[in-house]
Amino acid sequence: MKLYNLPHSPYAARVRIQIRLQNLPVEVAPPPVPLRTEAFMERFPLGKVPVLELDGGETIAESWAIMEYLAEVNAEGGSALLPGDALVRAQMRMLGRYADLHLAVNALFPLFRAAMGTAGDTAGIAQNLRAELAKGERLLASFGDAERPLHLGDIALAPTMLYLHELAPLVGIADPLAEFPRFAGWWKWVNSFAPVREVLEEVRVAYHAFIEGLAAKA
Ligand SMILES: N[C@@H](CCC(=O)N[C@@H](CS)C(=O)NCC(=O)O)C(=O)O
Repeated sequence: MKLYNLPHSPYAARVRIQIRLQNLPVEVAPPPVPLRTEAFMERFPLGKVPVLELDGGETIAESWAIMEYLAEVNAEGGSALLPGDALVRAQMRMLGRYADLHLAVNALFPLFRAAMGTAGDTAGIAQNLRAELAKGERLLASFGDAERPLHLGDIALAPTMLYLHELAPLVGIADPLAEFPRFAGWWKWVNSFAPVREVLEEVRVAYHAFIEGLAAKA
């Protein structure tokens, strides 16, 4: 199997964390045809990275679909990231959807626009960021205090949180989790897993290279 990857992509990073955590037999490679071309769309209908290509040539897009697929087919290692308990599995999915439908849409994307210099209202962005993090703080509290193994929801959220740490200073927030102790505890916990920490560092370095590349072109 091959994972088509961009080094700075938070979505691809999720899958790379999973691959590394569980030593999955997946080769990580750049897209085989240029993004945003007819050829790419032809081969990968959703037009985005990451894409997992199976040995038979079938492709799976959308990071969450890829992660669930890998967890399901690698029953020995992968399934450890899919909780057996239905409630914990629902909580795992809530965390993933919180990352994509709340935190990314309402906080991260506006911060990206701020990084690109195309967002004006920094106070509004900071306010929305705090509101979205407060949601996460409450969501984590609703899961209770019992210790549990890492799952796909944590892996999905981690790269988003890395980006928030990188970008929040642009809107005057030095440490986005300073006001959210439960979230800060979760962040420390996910970073205690070496594959999570290492992939996040790779993303951080790749993001800065990407931004410097854009600045050099401008
Ligand atoms: N919902 C998708 C998002 C994927 C996505 O937005 N990928 C970006 C890279 S971070 C991409 O392919 N951008 C290229 C483009 O839009 O042309 C997922 O979870 O995989």
